[in-house]
Amino acid sequence: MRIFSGIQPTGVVHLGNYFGAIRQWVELQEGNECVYCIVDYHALTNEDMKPDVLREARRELALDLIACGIDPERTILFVQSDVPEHTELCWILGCVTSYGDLTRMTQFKQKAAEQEFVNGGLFYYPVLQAADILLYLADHVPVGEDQLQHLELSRRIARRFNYRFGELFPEPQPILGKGARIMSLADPTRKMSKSYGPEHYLGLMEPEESIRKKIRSAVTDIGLKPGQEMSPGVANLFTILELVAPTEVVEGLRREHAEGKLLYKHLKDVLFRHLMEALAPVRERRAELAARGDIDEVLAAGADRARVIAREVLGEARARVGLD
Ligand code: AQP
Repeated sequence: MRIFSGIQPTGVVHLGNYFGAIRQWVELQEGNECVYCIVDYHALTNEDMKPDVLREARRELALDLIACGIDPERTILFVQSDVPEHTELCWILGCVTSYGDLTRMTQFKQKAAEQEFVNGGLFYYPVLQAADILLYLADHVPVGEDQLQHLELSRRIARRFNYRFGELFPEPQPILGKGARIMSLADPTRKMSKSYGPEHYLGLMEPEESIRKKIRSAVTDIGLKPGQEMSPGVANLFTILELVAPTEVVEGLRREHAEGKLLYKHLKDVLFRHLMEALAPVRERRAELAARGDIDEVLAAGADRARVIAREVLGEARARVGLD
């Protein structure tokens, strides 16, 4: 399989990114051809993004990914803007994308509703995402649940292009992991996300004390809806626990919950302990990598390999639509 996925360099990798996407990225390196992209063009849609921050965030994110287990020797790891073919294909694909489909993207609607100035990039974001994936003829995309609608749009775009200009792009299928939907600890009705502020995410490299505090103050007491056995906050803590603790620990706590004996402080303490244990190797590797001085070269080599595929596919797309 050819796997493609991307992540924005916005300064923080949080548990949602890690369990929703990156852990699968690492596993999928076994036996597949993987292309992983630091999507800095996408990060420009963020109104608060400062040039210096973006420049540095790309390197930092590359080191985070390597610390998580991405192997740039085996896998193509690169920065999106080093391969400008992405933006050219984006334009071509935009011309086979339905405006109506773009207006229905819930992520755009949510973000637009929360901002005073809504830039056009935010609206066009899913077309660029389709270009990112289709440029590598990827058939599978490991993502969190929040990206399913965008991926469905990528398939529609591929279908429409193929219908008009002849079969070129595979229709990319999602790969959803167990952590596909991690919610905010401060508001478990919303996804864990950077956009809502620091209390809404747990950073992979965040100081231990800060992680402890955020878990301790995680919201657990939002009322139950009819038919719900667990409040969204407690369910979210269990979701994360399942990703880091042995089954017998999780089952034991689930039993206590069912019997009405579970103390949430205990659940939080157990979660904190297992989470820190699970993250320890990544955090240690990241600390070692901080001194690595060759990250620009590593990313440049990744871009060279990406460009070989990108040029060929873009060339074919240009020819199909009549640009060459
Ligand atoms: N809460 C989440 N649960 C599971 N998966 C998640 N992902 C993001 N949040 C969650 C997955 O992480 C990958 C990288 O996504 P991204 O670069 O788009 O990250 P993001 O969406 O920018 O993360 P934020 O914090 O939510 O950023 P904002 O607030 O800017 O939108 C994707 O596969 C995504 O599904």
